[in-house]
Amino acid sequence: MAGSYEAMWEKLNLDLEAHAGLLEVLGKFYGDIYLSQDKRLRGMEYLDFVLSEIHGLRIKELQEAKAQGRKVVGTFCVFVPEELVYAADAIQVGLCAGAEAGFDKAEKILPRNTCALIKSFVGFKLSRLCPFFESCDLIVGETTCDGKKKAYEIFADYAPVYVMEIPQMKHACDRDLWKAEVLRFKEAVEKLTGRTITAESLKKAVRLINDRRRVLQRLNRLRAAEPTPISGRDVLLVNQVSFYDDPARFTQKISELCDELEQKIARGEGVADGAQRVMLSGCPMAIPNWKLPYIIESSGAVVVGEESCVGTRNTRDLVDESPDTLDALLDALVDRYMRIDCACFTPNQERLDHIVAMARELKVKGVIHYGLSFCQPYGIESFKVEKALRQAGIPMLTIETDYSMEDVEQLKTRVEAFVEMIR
Ligand code: BJ8
Repeated sequence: MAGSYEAMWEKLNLDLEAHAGLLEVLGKFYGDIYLSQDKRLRGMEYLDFVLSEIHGLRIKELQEAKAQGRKVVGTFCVFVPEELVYAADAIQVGLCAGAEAGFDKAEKILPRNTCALIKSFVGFKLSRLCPFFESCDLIVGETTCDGKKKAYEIFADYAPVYVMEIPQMKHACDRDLWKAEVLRFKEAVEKLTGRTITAESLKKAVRLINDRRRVLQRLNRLRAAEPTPISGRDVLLVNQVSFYDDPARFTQKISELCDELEQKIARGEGVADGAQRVMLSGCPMAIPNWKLPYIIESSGAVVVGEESCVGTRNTRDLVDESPDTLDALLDALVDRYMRIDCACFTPNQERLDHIVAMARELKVKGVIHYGLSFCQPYGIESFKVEKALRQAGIPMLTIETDYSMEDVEQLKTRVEAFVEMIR
């Protein structure tokens, strides 16, 4: 990939040498974790291709769109209403922050005991390693956890940042606050793009994003079959790619993957004979954060669901498409996003209920709760998750880790012991 895109990366002011090193490591990591799998679906070739072109073709597409006057908006949280961005004919990309890159630089301006996701997005920017970042006309932050909220203040010195205020409770006044924030964001997007969002453009965008959610819901329903027809790693990858691929193309490709999956299920073929069904729950896993799923799936288990923002939290709820007026569509948008059950909310009974319901529906033998080190919302909430699951008779293993590879052996030992226990 490198040769053909080097001029583009240079124009984007990337640190070419460090970037080449990053792509090499990523390629090797991907080969070990993904390409080594048996009985993969043919449709996963599209995902392999997208990944192999992660900083190439998609960036080229973004640059071409920008040359035609379209804007690119980068985000870190599923709270940012993508529909408004597409309604103004801009493009939204989820910025990944899933690798230990540029941590040395990030730690010069952030406390060391900051979660890896935050250090990663700061590190990527300071090290000039991410062409997605450098393609963004606006980066949208949010006041979810304190770490992110404060990091955006510092980050604003390095990139054009806009911050949305996210409510932390779900009373009527919190919905009012959120609605005001959605309207403020709508204005910001209109100002950025020079376009007015209309009922028609918003309705079209709602359909576009709902279609993507619908195809991911279909994938989740299909993967729940027994025997498990697709690895958890592959579904995680699909979810990760959903954040930055073109939504219409992605929906089409994943729909084809689902067709293939249906045939595989009809033939009764599985990917992991005898593996124990487990569910992941907790912090989001951004590309290339594949460490824990890989460990789990190399330890006699298979992941059949992710209760996470890179998983069902992002796809479970649709926006009501029926309204025809702009006001009513905006209300539908507000209501859909208010249903997100991030650990930043208090109390957060909805999430506990969802986890238990999902674990039962998927017939899992156990849940592995994943928290990034220093993440207080998910770390603290894991105690309530464990209690709710215990009451439902479902065992849970709590894993706290970061992006480094130092603890792989230790994690493997713990996961293997858990899998033995639930067997
Ligand atoms: S809606 S989960 S994407 S905030 S891991 S940075 S919480 S200290 S990511 Fe998230 Fe939106 Fe919530 Fe989803 Fe902070 Fe925790 Fe780090 Fe986190």
